[in-house]
Amino acid sequence: MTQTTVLNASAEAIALEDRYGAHNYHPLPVVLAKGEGVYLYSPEGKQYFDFLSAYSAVNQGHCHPKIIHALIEQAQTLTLTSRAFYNNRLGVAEKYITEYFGYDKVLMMNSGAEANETALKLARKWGYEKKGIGGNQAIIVAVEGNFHGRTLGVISASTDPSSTGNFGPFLPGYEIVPYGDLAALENILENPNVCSVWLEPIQGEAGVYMPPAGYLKAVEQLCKAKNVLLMIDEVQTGIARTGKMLASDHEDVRPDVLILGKAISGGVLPVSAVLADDEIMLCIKPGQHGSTFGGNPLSCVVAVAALQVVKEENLVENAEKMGIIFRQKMVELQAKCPHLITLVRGRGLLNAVVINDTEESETAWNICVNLAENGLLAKPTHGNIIRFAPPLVITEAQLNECCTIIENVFLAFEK
Ligand code: IF1
Repeated sequence: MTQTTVLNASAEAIALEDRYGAHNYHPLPVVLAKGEGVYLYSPEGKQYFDFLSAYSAVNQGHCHPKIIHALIEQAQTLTLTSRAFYNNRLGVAEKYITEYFGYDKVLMMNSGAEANETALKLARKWGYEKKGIGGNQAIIVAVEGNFHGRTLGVISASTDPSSTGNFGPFLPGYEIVPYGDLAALENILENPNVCSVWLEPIQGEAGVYMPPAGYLKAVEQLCKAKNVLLMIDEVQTGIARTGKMLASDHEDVRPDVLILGKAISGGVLPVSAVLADDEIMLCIKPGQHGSTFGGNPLSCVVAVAALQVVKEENLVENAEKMGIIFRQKMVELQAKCPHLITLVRGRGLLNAVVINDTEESETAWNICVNLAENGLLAKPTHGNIIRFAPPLVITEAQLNECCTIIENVFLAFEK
């Protein structure tokens, strides 16, 4: 490579994506070429702290040596068999994952959206075959502001126009209630055709939006009383992100159907999973659901390694501890930026700072561009909310350095 191509590597990467890729994203003008732990690097070698963690997929840090080692070894041995045959890694991973989370069975898929689709299909099947709902009558209750992925089945329950606009017609069989509203939920559960309630324990895409304390526990009790499955999407909140293994653990809630993705592979390759007990999971019989890549030996080995890292490196405890420090610093910053910051919220290392501006304003975007220039990567959501979610391996010294960067940028915008 000549000197010019090296110097222009970032500009060229942006131009290529713009010219040849679909325009389904609007990235910050930052190009990344390398990652290690909490750090990301541009092609020119600029170092950044990663405060997005690939939307919470990289909880274990970028290119974690143990996970990458498992990946390389297995990649040189066997990557894909399809599920037409058994493989010597799937059962081992299934045993590990079910014991890890405490369920009878797991069904492995690839993306988070696929895991949610799996859960939706499972809930309907259970509704007909166990609850006795009449043919094609099953109803799944979702909540306002939900985000579970981009497939048609999933967006059919979305209340966000940017997810649904001109993608209809949509799947029937959903009822939507306000998130956090128990009375509305109780009311809808009077309908005997409801097979399931489906929600995130903290709404990520909605802006790290937390339900009122006690909501999840009350939802669990309502579901039990009405013989309705509680399906919790922990794709973004799960696997130590919020300072517990699952965000549901904050209220001692055990979903009937647990949906996992993202960090189950440490961000190394797409792995997702649905967990449930036999009574539910065995409703799906051979030939009724699956995926070419779901449960492939490479994913299995990577998922086991990624989950081991979470325990070996005490990421639950670190997320809880660093989260408390981070929010404390952000609350202090809020006092110094009374015009700019309206709210700081979050759990563990899934946090958001709400900017005092409309969703259409460019303030949050400009702050993020400025943070990037100063070596920290974060992304706005809904225009005026900035999400801060570093890898869970971040140390206190690194976190303090990051808080100083954030503070300086915010103070400059406060003026
Ligand atoms: C995008 C946000 C995060 C999820 C929950 C399922 C999925 C996701 C709770 C689907 C995915 C993503 C996907 C990403 C943006 C993103 C996101 F900005 F929308 F809110 F994480 F913060 N359930 N979340 O959060 O998983 O199929 O993508 O593997 O670009 O759409 P997937």
